[in-house]
Amino acid sequence: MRTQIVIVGGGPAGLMLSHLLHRQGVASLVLERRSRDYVQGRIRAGVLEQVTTDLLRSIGADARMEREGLRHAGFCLALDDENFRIDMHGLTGGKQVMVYGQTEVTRDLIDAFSDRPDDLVFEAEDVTLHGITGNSPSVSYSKNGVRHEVRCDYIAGCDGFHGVCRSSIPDHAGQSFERTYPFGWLGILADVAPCHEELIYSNHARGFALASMRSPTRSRYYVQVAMDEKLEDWPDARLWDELATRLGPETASHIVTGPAIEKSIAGLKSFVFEPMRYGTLFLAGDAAHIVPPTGAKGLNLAMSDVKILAGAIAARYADGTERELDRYSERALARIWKAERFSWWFTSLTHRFPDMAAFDRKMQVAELSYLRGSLAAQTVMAENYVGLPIEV
Ligand code: RFL
Ligand code: PHB
Repeated sequence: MRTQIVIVGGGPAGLMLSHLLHRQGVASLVLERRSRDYVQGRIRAGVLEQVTTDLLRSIGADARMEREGLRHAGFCLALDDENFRIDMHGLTGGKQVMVYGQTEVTRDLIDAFSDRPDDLVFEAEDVTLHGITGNSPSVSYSKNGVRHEVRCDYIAGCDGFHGVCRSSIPDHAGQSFERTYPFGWLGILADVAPCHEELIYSNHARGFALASMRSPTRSRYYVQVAMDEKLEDWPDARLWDELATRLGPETASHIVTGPAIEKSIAGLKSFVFEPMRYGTLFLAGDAAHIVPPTGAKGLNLAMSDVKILAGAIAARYADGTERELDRYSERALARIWKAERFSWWFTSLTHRFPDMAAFDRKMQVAELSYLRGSLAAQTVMAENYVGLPIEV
């Protein structure tokens, strides 16, 4: 079999890339290791920047998001027991974010394959890349015990942090930059009304907490936990109590508790692999970079990567040159590093670090108090939160 682009990974990056290419007349095949139910069931990000909502609109997969998504014009920061608001809309000349779960985005992107179902293969096992640096790359995989080989012009590595694509690149051909944070986020999803109409990021002496949501009847909360903590240590009642403490008494008075539909602990990491190209292989999304979730940049970066990549691939077929493909890594990385900086800064500002001295805590308090009083500082924060433009 032959196609123009083989896309490894059917997460948001791979699915969106296939749709963008299809719109520009470029054929692709998406190979996803997991089942459709598994991919649609994963609970992850919740906040969409305009780059992401615009892409969903451009491929016509926006109907449910427009109907069910929650438009947020601001968010709150809390220091111990006091909240203040960052007016994103007012400070950025009218920009907003959309609260709509990654689970829903993924479902909508998969549903949009209904008129070309053969372009998306679930349960593709043992995906292997061949001839990446040559003129005729190919990708092989097994499905229902049968081995297939797909020849192509280019391979898009959209297979997440633990995928096969980045590890197919020899060590000498790239460099990794990494920071692992000494804590994780314990998340809970529950069918209860949110405690506030906007998100609240709280820096509390006991550690970070976040009040988020998925809909007017579904809440998503997180607390910072040590990496050696186990889910069994956190029965629902303990988690609700801890949230009430860390979000402060005023917010706590509005928290509605209920049984967890999902509860999980995720580690926090900053990671970038560069360049994002090796021969005919192009990396996009979590396959090339990870941010800590503070600021909700992960999914949105995956989307801006594939927007740039789809344009570069389409240009290659339009004019026969690799001029745009040669610029892909540099263009994507320019935006990625700024989001890495923002996510690292926001994490550093709001979390309790195990080795933190009294001086470091004073610095956090001073910076939050500066933010509270300075429209200039709030503007910097707001323009990063709504998402920076793709520049170069
Ligand atoms: P994904 O979503 O990881 O999708 C990659 C897909 O590739 C498949 N795959 C393979 N397929 C074929 N062959 C192989 N060898 C393969 N290996 C892997 C996987 O099954 C998967 O379907 O990457 P993508 O598309 O780049 O999208 C990125 C976003 O998913 C990610 O940045 C965010 O979800 C990050 N993230 C969060 N971001 C936020 O902004 N806010 C959050 O609250 C938030 N929570 C999270 C997260 C990421 C998590 N992960 C990856 C552990 C919570 C978790 C648990
Ligand atoms: C979420 O709702 O899952 C969420 C929201 C904002 C973040 C991270 C996660 O910064």
